[in-house]
Amino acid sequence: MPFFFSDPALEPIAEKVLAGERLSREDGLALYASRDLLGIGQLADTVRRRINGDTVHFMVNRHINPTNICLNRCKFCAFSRNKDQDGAYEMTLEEIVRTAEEAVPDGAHEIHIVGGLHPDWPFEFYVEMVRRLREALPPHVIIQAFTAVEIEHYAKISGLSTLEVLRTLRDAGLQALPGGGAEIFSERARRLAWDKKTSADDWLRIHGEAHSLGIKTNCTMLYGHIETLEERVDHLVRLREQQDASGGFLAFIPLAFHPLNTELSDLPPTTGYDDLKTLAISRLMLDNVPHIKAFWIMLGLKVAQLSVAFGVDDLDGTVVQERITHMAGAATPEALSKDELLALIRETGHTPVERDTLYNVVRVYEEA
Ligand code: V47
Ligand code: SF4
Repeated sequence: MPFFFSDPALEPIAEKVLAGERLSREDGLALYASRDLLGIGQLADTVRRRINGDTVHFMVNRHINPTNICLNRCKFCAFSRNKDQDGAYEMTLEEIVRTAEEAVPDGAHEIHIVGGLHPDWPFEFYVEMVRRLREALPPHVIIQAFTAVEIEHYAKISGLSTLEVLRTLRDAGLQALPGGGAEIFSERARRLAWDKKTSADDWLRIHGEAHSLGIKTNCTMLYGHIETLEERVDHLVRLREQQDASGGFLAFIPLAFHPLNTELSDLPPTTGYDDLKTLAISRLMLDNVPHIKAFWIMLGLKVAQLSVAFGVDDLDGTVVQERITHMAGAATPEALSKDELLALIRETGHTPVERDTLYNVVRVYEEA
């Protein structure tokens, strides 16, 4: 066997990995039970090389969070506010479009929009947002906007079905959905910490509907809070089943919980060990999702850089102005330049590939 393991429990899993066989829920649990991080990393790297070679993707993008006013008030969220609370903000359509336009000279290929569930904004506001952005931006800049949670909210306020909401937004220019709002697919955890939010069944159904309309999406898992390891593995298995059924997930992004300023602030932050292990296990379990993304904003630059040896093939992008994690205590910068991202990737010996949201290649960066 071409691996060095300190934990023999990894050997039967390695046989499956080498044979290209799907790992079971029990394999996922065995991986979490193992302390052989380097062994798990070797396995994840094998799968990652099979799917993505030595490429590490990144992009030039801009995040915009139009409002932090939100009806849901999830306990893990430091970003949201009630309408009249200090620190509540809302952007006008003009401000949103201007912010997106400012990203074009920087070479952006994606505008990523996620926000709170505003109690007064009608569905037409969001349709108009997408329409005006599409008019203002060059065609190579892709609009990736609104989590399944926001799509469900628009269905409630418009009286349309989620499928009709998605179709209307797609016709206005929406090209992809981000992967947020999935949290952990556990009713137990949902009832305790995000009881108003989209259930697992609805989150998965909405992504399936998006895929049926040709809208590609990402998927996420918020980990390191009140969930169990079994619930993490079950979450991965459910995403894998959905991908088998509808096939439109491009990337999986494990999101490391940041406790500061949240109602769960007594919990410790995640460790680098858990972050790398979770990324590697995600690569191994999600054999049908092409890309595993390390969101450096949440992981920190050092863990994100190491993660490319643990199954990760994507470091997201320049981001610019991230608010959700920074309100919860992230110590990372709010933006990285393209040169900084390139240097991080090159140091690891991988080939940096600039991409757009849909993983169309913008440029391959051969040796400097
Ligand atoms: O849905 C909220 C999470 C998500 C906290 O699709 C928190 O490419 C950590 O989904 N600590 C929004 N996480 C961000 C998101 C995302 C990010 C980057 C790329 C993509 C993509 C999607 O952030 C929320 C929630 O799961 N979140 N609060 C917190 N305190
Ligand atoms: Fe609202 Fe999203 Fe924060 Fe939950 S995580 S309170 S839905 S902004």
